[in-house]
Amino acid sequence: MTGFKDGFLWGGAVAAHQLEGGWNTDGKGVSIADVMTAGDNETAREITDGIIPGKNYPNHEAIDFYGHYREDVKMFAELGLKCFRTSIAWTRIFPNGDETEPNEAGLKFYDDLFDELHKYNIKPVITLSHFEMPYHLVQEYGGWRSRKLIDFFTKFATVVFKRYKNKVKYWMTFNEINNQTGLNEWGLFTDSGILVQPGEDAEEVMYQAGHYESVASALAVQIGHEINPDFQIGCMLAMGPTYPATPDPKDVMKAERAMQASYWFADVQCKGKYPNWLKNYFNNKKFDLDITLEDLDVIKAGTVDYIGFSYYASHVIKADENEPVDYMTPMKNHEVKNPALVRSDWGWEIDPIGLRYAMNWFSDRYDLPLFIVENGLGAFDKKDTDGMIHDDYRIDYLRKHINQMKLAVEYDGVDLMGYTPWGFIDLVSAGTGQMDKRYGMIYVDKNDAGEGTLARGKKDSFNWFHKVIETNGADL
Ligand code: P53
Repeated sequence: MTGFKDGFLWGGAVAAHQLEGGWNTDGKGVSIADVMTAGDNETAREITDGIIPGKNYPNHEAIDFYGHYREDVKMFAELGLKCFRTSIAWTRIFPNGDETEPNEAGLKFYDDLFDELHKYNIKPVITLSHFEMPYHLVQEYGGWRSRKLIDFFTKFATVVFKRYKNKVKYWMTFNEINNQTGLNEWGLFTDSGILVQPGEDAEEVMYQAGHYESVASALAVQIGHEINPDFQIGCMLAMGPTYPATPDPKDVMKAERAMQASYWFADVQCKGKYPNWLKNYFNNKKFDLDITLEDLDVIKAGTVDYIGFSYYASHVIKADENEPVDYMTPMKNHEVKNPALVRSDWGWEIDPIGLRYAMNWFSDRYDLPLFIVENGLGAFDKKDTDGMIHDDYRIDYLRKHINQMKLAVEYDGVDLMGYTPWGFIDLVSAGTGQMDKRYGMIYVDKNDAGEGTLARGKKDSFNWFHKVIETNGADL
């Protein structure tokens, strides 16, 4: 017996653009993921002005789940998954984002995929927008800096809520909506289709986009509940707790503000209101933001049913000698290394206890059910002499995190709905565009150069996770 409830949603997580491929098949439009090149550990992905011939766009083919989904879902069933988290590629449904009628071929693909999952009693868990908005909305409207995006998004949400109202119960609105608070190029583009223009204040643009997304998310929650009152609709936050570098109160206050600056989205989506510090910050900065009283009513009425979140790593922050009283964002450049932790090959600090900490933090603050919808280790996998991948390092990572998750449930009383490790089938990395940064329990034969047969195979972690699910987390 474990503290995990009956019907605990053990599963696996992916996102449409990172595995489907078929980027221009059956009427699909160009998404923002389709104009991002491959990078690596040192080189950032390039965001190109449209698709430039000769460049390497790893999401165009990805692992061709579009062509392999039947055999893949069969393998997911063999793994024992109770649920499968993916996203609906907005560009399959509305190729440009501003059409009046949806693309039937795109809708049909997800009908077929959901039917295939239900054949094996695997519940779909669906993110509406996971780093793949229509590129046309970037070119024509400047992405989420335009209020018009609220209408385009809610139209997309309404169409898929209606179409799949009997096939999907669990939904999330925007994936890692708080990544953009770091104000880097990648986060602003993937979250919001924002390319900061000369003379613009990135922070002001981010808060405007984040506000429109908050309104769109709250509207989607209300529309979804009208279409099917049984829907469970969550937010989705990137959770990486920020710790103070030392017990110096300056560092402690700085870490607190770093948390506030990232998780104000949770305040808005879970409590239905802006935190006071942020309202004051907007005023003090004299930002010219379009936030209406009607918007605030919408936000109040559209709070989420649960908190979906990703968890990979934690962070540490150090205050400046003379910290400004308003603790400006971004603060990521004040990060220091945590001497207590080891890092992955990509420099992510591995911190299982941080997961328990994060679960307590969310639970105390918002008193909502939690759903860990991403967790995992990106690593280089090597085939052994027997041709197999013995990924004990991945098992070790997952085991330690599940152990902490168990403590949070059994000792701390956290209400946890499920756990879906990220990229349980190898796919294209969102951050770097690599194939060789692997999270999978299922190996996919394709490398960074795009070579490989796309054949699927089981790693050791496959059999291990199967056992974890079968024993509801008792046998780790
Ligand atoms: P990759 C950064 C920090 C936390 C989560 O990331 C992140 C990122 C992106 O680098 O993204 C989430 O592929 C995201 C997934 C992504 C996964 O984490 O860069 O929701 O789409 O693939 C892992 O190693």
